[in-house]
Amino acid sequence: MPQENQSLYCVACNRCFAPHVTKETCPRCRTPLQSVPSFRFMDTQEFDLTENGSITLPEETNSESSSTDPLLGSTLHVYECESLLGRGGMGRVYLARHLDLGRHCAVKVLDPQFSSLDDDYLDRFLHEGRSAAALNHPHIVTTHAIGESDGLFFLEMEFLPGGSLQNFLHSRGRLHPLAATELAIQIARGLSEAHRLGIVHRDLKLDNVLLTRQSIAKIGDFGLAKRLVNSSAGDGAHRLIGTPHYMAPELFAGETATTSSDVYALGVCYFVLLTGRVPFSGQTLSQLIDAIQTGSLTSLRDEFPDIPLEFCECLYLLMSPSRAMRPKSGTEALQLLEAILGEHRDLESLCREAFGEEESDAVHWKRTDEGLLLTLKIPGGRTQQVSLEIHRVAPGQESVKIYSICCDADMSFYPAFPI
Ligand code: 3AM
Repeated sequence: MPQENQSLYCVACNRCFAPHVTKETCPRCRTPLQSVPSFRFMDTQEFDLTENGSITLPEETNSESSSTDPLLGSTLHVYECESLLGRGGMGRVYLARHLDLGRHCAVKVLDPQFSSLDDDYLDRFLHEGRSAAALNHPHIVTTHAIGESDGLFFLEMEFLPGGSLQNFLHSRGRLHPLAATELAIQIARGLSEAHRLGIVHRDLKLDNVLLTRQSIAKIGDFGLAKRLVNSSAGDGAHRLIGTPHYMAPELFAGETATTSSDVYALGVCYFVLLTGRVPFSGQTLSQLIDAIQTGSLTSLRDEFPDIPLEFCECLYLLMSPSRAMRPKSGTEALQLLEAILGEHRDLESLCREAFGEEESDAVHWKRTDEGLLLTLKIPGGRTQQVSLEIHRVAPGQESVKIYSICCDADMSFYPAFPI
């Protein structure tokens, strides 16, 4: 049981868990947890790998308690910080209201201790702003502004109310193969755009994919991203960067991150969406690295017979241990994923195509265990609910049942037919 000012840290997920988590192993991947001072933002960072697979943590500093947050309820620059969305690798993210524009946004504030301690944090933070600002795409979180106020560096971005894809998956469990593939395609679209502009993300994972209210996926957190021209600078052979579960095998051998190591991470995202678990695990970091470097993926269809063969084959290509076998970029990965989706269409993507990507007043839909429930506004201030349910009729064959349950008839509904 950790002390009050301690958190439990999973070296493989690169993630801290609150002190009230009493488990000795990571709830996500079962790697034994380490006790670390709770103020450290351990989400994703560089770490030195020692021979026994433990990590060297940065020097300890004083810190405010996580329960007192002076920014909550107060104004920073033009942002009224309403609530804390979470803590990331470099600072806290707030749901804020832009006072001039009167709209909500998400504001990431660099922890001042990091900027004063280490220039690298400030550089990385500013770098994130610049990398993200270069990207304007429907599947990449839009960065609106970056700046400094009262000694605090901030980055304003669009607010994604659906939270992270990791949290979504955690609450729902593994997805239907079509829904998983549709999401992987959306991530690949965002990745393809970053790669087209010569940007390698280097930390693609489900925690860094955020969802709109309509569950459209957008890649965020370009804090570790690098322009390809600089990609060989400063990555020492034993200085790893990223989140081990999602890292391509060659990175553990000291190779530089490339667009194809991003593709491997996309493959891990796809694997987790399809199965609800990470592909490789280990009791220690070195066991995990060993599993990633030498292990092979077991036949997924033995465990999950509902995953079509071509989906598994695509996944194996994305996660190929050999760089040469893997799609070279997000664009190639996207083409592969789109090809395997082929004629299969996800109900939700059909709805988006029919009703538009953005939220509309006229139609809302939500997922149910069987499919989707649509709520439509119809004239006269009434609403109608339509259920779309997928039913397996035979192996490999599904049918969609569409029905609506009406309310009791009232003569006022039929003004054109007076009796
Ligand atoms: O700690 P969790 O995973 O719950 O999802 C992000 C993460 O939440 C959330 O802030 C936390 C630290 O990164 N977050 C980051 N950017 C966001 C945004 N633009 C965001 N939530 C909504 N909109």
